[in-house]
Amino acid sequence: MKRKVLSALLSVAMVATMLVGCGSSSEPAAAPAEEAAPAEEAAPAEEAAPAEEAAPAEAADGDLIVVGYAQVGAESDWRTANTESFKSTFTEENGYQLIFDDAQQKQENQIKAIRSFIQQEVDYIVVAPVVETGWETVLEEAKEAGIPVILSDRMMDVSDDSLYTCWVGGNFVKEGQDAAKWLADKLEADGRGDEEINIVTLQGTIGASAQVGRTEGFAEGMQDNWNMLAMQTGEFTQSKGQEVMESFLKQYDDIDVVVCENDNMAFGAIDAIKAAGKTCGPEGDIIIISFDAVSAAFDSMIAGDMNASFECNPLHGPRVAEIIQKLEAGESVDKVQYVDEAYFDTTMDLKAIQAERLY
Ligand code: GZL
Repeated sequence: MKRKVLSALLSVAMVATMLVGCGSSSEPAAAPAEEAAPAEEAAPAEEAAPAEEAAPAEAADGDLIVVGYAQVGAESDWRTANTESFKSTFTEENGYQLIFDDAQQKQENQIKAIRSFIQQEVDYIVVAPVVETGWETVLEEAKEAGIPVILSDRMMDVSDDSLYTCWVGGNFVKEGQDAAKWLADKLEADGRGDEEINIVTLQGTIGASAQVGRTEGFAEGMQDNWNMLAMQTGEFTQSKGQEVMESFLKQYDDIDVVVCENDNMAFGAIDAIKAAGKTCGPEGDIIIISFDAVSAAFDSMIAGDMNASFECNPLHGPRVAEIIQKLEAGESVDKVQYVDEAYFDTTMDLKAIQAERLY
């Protein structure tokens, strides 16, 4: 699928990019930067259908940058916001044709999608890799075809990092470290700094960068008087998170803290805790720490169920568009690009913060 470069339309129509920064702040922060109001959504799943009204003249000439996007799935609120960010950025009005694929959290589906993008001779391939390993062969095929690959959200573990152009996403290890520090500070403030603290962890999809980093980062912050009773994957979904928490509650009757590696598993854990006749949140017996900080997590903290959520900004669309624009202009781009992240807890004016946030 050939196209001529349309950088003039692209630079004019480009949406504002989100807040850009290296590393993540462990200080509580305000909402992420403004992003232009999303244009109407591109068609899901297959090649983006032309807009309803007459497409801009340039589209008729095929002067659009064709982007194949291999998304993980639709497993969480975070993923939904991440997908929406891409679909509202990579529109025809902004000079793109988006070919979107939802892999339903299966690596074999993502590999199939990447091969399909190569066959369609797209201009760029963007991948949010479901797990870190098993990508060398298909990345070699993309390189062979001369198609740049941009990684968004999760990382790939490959021996030759020239196989992808760059990566943009959250600093998962730091998210985990910040969560452990938050817990240590809270327990100290509550006069429980020397108490034996029993913890269980609901992990994300095993092998996903977010799971690897958050588990590693929290482990680095473990205190001598803290006991990690158990860790098990809840696959980043609410239903699996509830199921695993139910089994933890059957095994242990003295859980003090639940670390949930995303908000949807936290929602499941909270349901399981309440069903077991126990309490959680700022006034409850069990502390709930979560990751993502989607809008529903703010609702949960405001309702008094969850204690804190560590942000992982999903608005990667404008950031990836900015990278493509630089590549189109022949500019180099940084290999690793962290998004700005913060944390939110029940000591803050959560209603005011939530009102300002985009997801
Ligand atoms: C994080 C992302 C994770 C989120 C989950 O960047 O990969 O996957 O934390 C999502 O909600 O399912």
